[in-house]
This record gives sequence, structure tokens and C-alpha cells, in this order.
Amino acid sequence: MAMTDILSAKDIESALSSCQAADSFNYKSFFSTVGLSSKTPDQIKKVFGILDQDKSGFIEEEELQLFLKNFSSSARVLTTAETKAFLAAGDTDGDGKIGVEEFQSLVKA
Ligand SMILES: [Ca+2]
Repeated sequence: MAMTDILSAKDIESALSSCQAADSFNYKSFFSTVGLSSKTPDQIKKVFGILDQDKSGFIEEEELQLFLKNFSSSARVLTTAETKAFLAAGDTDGDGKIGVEEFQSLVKA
């Protein structure tokens, strides 16, 4: 499973180019531009599976920091501030990581 099985390469390029500068990442506009917001819960779950690199069933802070790299290996890592804000937005039960249902809600938020 690759991101391009679910999302268009053109949309991925647009989304990545919109957040090239440090601290310019906004998860809402990224999810919208990359086309994820309009995908089905099952497709969003598949993207979650890619982001959960160690297959733990959760996206941990380390994985979240590498978020953009899942879309392109040449993309930057998120800054600490971006990572913490992203985690805080998604982690509704406060366990310090993002589960699949939390991710689905965050994408649709
Ligand atoms: Ca994980």
C-alpha cells in the first residue's frame, strides 16, 4: 500500500509545496489539499496504516514527526511545535498517541 494508491500524486505535490517552510504546516489544510478529507473511513484507515510505521496500532509522536515523509521521502520532518500541535489536535483521549478512530475524526474535523 502506497499513498498514491489512495491519493493523487498531483494533490500530494500541492499539499507538500504548501508547507515547505518550517512551522507552516496546518493539518486541516493539508488533509483538505491532499484529498484525504473526502475519502471514505476505510481509505483513511489505510492511510493510517502507512503512517503507523511500526504497526503498533497507534501513531506515536516519533511517527507524527515523520508525517510528511510518508508522502515524499524528500519532504521535511515536522518541527517540534508542529508535531506537538498535531498530536494535541488528534489525541482526544490524552494517551499521547493517535489511534485509528482519532485519526479518522481528525481528518474529518
Ligand atoms: Ca506506531
